Amino acid sequence: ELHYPERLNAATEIIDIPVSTFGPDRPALRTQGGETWTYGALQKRANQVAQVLTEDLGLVTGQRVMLRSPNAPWTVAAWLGVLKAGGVVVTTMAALRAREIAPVAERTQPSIALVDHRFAEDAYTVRDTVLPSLTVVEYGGTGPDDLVARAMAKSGEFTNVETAADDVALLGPTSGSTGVPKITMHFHRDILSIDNTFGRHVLKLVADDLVACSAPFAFTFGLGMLVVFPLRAGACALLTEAATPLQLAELVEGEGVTVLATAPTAYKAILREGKEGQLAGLRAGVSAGEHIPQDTWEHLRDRLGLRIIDGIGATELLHIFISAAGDDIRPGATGKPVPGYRATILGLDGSELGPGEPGLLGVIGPVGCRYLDDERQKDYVVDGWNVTGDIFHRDEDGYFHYHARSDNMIVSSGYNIGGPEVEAAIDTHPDVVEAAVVGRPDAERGSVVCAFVVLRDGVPGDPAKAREIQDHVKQVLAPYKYPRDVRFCESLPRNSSGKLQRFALRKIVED
Ligand code: 3SK
Repeated sequence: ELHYPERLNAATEIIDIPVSTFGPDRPALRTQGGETWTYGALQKRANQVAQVLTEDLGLVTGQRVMLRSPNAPWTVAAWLGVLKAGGVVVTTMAALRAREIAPVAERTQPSIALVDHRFAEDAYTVRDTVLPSLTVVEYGGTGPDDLVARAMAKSGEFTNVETAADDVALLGPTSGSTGVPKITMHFHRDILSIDNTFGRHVLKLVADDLVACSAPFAFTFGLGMLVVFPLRAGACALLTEAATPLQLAELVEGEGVTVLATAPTAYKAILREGKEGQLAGLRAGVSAGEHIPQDTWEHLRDRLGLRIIDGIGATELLHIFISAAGDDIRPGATGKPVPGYRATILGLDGSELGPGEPGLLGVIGPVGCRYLDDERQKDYVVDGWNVTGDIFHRDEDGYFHYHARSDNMIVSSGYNIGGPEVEAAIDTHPDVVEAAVVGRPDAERGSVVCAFVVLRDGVPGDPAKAREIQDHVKQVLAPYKYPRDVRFCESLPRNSSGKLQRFALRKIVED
């Protein structure tokens, strides 16, 4: 059981205490471009951001601040600065387009958006279309109002707002399986709990570690791996922007990375195309976002001597809650509940199932799902269990084995993609009558988005039209959501009451 004081600001624990414990001169952040920020520099810049927010922008405790940026040192300073100032961080991925950020902004009502200048346009569109009260502040540019210029003019002295352990610190959007985003709420203590469970008991970073992770901070897998866990351990994070798997492998070799965290797709690509010995310096590899196939896990062990820490997490629970590490690994199984968590398998009637019986995974632990004002809360938390939507079975020895998702969520290369959201985007193409999207099993990416599309009469369904539809989706949604497989059909399968029969489409792509 974890206990926290009533008054707790997560930023104190993530940067201020580490500065005192490990000293201000240790490297905290490094970039691909060769920049290094020490713990002292990061603390100062986080304080300066907190000063800009409270002194210049009038941030009041509890107000929300949206962040939109790829992984970069100023984003970490901004994230910590918002918490220090008593604000609530609303994370959004830089890849998302205005159409995807707008519902998040409408639901979370941020007062301020701190936006990497290269991704500002969509933030202005959101302000102009749905949230006129939003103050957009760019950073990383050259203007006098740039956050970096304003911050550098501040003293860097700031006393953190004394938030409560149970105050909301983070609003993390997650793509709902219906296409309507859900906003998860996490307290200051939740952010520390992911370190006090997975971080301390499974990952076990040490101060000499250099950690790289391909996930953006806006995906809580990246936030834990690159901010919370390394800083609390006195370690250093290597920040990369959109690195491909092979670039990651080069960085591991060239920069001396000791811990790599990425999705199975990247490990597969490195095994296939990476150079021999590139991952030799790793002491640990973490895989999450989707299930790692047993043969990939075994290849990594046999070829590289790397026993991957596999894990399953959820934005709703902030980080990984079932995992396998060290000697307690059963090939093919995801693992056992992380210390602090309990897990079970639930039948459709909510009863707990015995060993070997597949059912819905239920999890209880120090972090649980709290959706912001959302009816779907009652579907996610049932009798106290967080029902993640994954189908697993538990074996006689208590290891949990992954089967599939139970909903319309497509997990592709570690990204969660809501099928209906992609359908809605395809539907906006002028030649499309209707579309249905399912996940097609794929050896490389786990699943790929496969779209069945009905075109207007007389429009030919040829490869050029398929590419056009793919490009169209990339324009309106984050590009990683585009359908890699587009199939044209005369009509979609529906039952007598007109309900789409997705199972029939799944059967086609699985056969
Ligand atoms: O997808 C996952 O497995 C995951 C892992 C860590 C944190 C968050 C998520 C969604």
